[in-house]
Amino acid sequence: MIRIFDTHRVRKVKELEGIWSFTVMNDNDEEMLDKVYRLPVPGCWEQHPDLTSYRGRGVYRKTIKTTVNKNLRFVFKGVSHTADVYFDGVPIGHHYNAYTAFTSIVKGAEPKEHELMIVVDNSFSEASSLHLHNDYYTYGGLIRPVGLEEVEDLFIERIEFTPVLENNSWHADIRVIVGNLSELEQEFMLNGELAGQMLTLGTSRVGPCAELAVTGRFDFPDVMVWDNEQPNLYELEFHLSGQNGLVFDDLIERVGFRSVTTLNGKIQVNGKDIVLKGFNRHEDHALAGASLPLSLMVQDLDLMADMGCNSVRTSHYPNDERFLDLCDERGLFVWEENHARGLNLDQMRNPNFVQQCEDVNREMVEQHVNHPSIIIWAILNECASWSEEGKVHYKRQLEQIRTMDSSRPLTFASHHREKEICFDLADIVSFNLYPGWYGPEDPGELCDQARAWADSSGGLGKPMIMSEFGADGFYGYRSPSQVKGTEERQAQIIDSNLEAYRNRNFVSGMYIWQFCDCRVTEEKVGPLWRVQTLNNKGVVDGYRRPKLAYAVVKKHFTADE
Ligand code: ADA
Repeated sequence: MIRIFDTHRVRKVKELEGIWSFTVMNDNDEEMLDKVYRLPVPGCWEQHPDLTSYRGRGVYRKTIKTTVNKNLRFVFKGVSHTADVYFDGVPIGHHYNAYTAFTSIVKGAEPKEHELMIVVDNSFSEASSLHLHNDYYTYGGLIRPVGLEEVEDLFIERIEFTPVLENNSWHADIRVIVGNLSELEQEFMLNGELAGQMLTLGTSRVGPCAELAVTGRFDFPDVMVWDNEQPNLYELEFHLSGQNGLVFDDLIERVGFRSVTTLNGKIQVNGKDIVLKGFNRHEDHALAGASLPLSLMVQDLDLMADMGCNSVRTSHYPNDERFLDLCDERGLFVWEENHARGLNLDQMRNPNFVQQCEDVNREMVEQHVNHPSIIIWAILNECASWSEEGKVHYKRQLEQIRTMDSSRPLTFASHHREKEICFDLADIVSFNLYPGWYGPEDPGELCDQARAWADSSGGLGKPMIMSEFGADGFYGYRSPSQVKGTEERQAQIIDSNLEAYRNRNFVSGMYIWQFCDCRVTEEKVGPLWRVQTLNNKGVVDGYRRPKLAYAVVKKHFTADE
């Protein structure tokens, strides 16, 4: 399953889920053909006992049998972390970053058996500025679903939907991007439907080998809003037809009517002040690595709902679209962020950093803009926002995202305290602080201090989120001593943090670090070196077994229900 709803009724699509052949590739581009693995896709190669810590390149292969002469469009929802795609030995695509999707197209494939081959690389080098040794793990493989579509020369690339509330009535700005694979200019008609209302975008012409965005604003006076209590969703579909009126392509999205604002130092959804209560969540599971199947995503969301969460932060990268689909359905508010964690100036000077950030920002917004659950975009978690050189990147990236989507507030999570100099660029100020764990500070006093830091450095009057706080708790380590590392101490630290933040009306959100224990890389990350090569700050462990802190979170997050 690529999405949790059907995205096409006309276009022929199928998921290439199943067992693919896999071989390891050495540094001389030689495949180790003496051992051919049979790996599940989607999946991480680390699930195989030979490959639990393999970092390098591998080759996935699958035979594709076609029966008609058609353009084939391969959709890769997540390849970790670099992909080179070949069709019958011909290169058809390259992509960097595990956490955003990409497509590769083969024009006019003959009806016969073909070989689809993907060389996947999860190694660390200067070529990779965002996937590196870190306090989370970069797995290897086709970690998210792969789809195969048959498209005509003209097809709908994507639909962008922006709800607009004006004069107390709902409208929507809609952009439909149509691609033309042929060498000829083409004419087409676009018609759509939403909430029983027909949407006409008329006739357009697109140049050879080009794409065209067709836009329109439509009024929807009678729709029901999306919010966390009533997450009303609508299917938005568009049909592509020729001059004869015959529909030959379509695309279906799922959207919601809601507005997000930041007025008077608070965050509003549909004009109503909200306080975000939730977790930072890595896409990581002891059984599945980064490749959680839908059932385990549902379990995570059920556990968060049981604890009374109304929000989740996708730390530290764009998430699997199926997870976002579930958040849309459940009315969970999402802070989604680009891919970056704790990059210092030297790492931000990597010659690939600017382009790789620009790419992941663009792909994140283009691919996820229609999810009503996403109410905040964020960038560059704990990077060098203390420095003028770092500020150039923060400014460029926030402007890039704001230009693509001005309907959502922007932020970034900072741990630089009084040294932070980028709060003037953001709509919301967010702090990663660990009172009680990394320092002896009192959570309430530190929170008040953080408000003062924000107010004196460009954050005055802006909503404030405590974006990370928590403590390590080793599952099963219990002791009346409550020494650091015990579940008791973790619960006590989280309890005191939540008590402080819930009682400050200038706090518009709190995200516990973190939902589940996650694997990290063995190498030291700054001063960090992790026992068990895990970040043990989860309120549940990697198998989702609850720690003592689970009941504490539930007490706080359900107190106001
Ligand atoms: C930082 C970082 C997290 C995690 C956390 C920790 O705030 O943003 O990814 O590393 O610290 O556990 O120390």
